[in-house]
Amino acid sequence: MQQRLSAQAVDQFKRDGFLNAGPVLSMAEVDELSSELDRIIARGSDGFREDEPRPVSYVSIGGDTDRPVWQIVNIWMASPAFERLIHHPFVVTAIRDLTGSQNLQVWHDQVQYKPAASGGTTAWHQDAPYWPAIEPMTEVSAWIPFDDADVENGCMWMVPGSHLWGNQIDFLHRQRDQHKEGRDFATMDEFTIPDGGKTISPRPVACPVRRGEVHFHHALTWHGSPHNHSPRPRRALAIHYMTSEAVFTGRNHLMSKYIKVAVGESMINAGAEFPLVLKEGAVVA
Ligand SMILES: O=C(O)CCC(=O)C(=O)O
Repeated sequence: MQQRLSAQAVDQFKRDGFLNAGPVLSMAEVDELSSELDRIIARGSDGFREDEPRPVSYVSIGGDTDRPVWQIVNIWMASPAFERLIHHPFVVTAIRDLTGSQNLQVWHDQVQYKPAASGGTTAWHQDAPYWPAIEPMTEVSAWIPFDDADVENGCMWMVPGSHLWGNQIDFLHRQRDQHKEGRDFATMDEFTIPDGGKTISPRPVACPVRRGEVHFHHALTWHGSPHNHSPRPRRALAIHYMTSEAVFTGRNHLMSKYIKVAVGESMINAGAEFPLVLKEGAVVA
């Protein structure tokens, strides 16, 4: 397994806003996490007692019950194997190198499960506009699949360089209805780059990721993923990391009720639900 991102990989991330950094888990680790994930998926959204460790939420997004995308937030709170994963030394060190931040915390994690044959669409979006509770928009996420994710089973698509164009969530919402199938994700409406930039036809690229690899994306990178028509499931975990710049804005989010600092204060003391994974440059085990 690799120890650290190369300088070339960091440059690629800074240019594109995303990066496949290759394998970080052994097949034994992937198998352990996959069976943990299946155990928790099988419990269902109502399958946890109040007095046992449980994720923060377990819902299907998109409103199309025939085409679910199951999202489980903070599986790390319900599973020691996933708690170890959010502290993974390569992943945390890579986020340090990609953000330049010497202190990092988990904002939250999120399982993204598209069942075989029926998994639905994740519409084009940027992450940061969906996280109004924290500022500034400097988060970086690690995305780790437990099945090979490819165009057939609904891998993510991303637009290179889009993390440099600010908050464009309104433009992305206007793209929603046209994008359900894999091939539809290859094109978008024309877009004018802010601050006097030119008008372009954005060119999304498919981002296949094999099980056990890690893929990183910036919180302003445009991304989405189509239906899963394949006979294979597409299970993955996104871990969203905050940099030490993050402060609480007081605005609403699923995680806001757990935040124990006042509006305007650093998230560093926000509470146990936001674990510190890097302190003064060193990985926190
Ligand atoms: O797993 C997916 O298809 C979408 C994940 C996503 O939007 C994210 O990790 O920010």
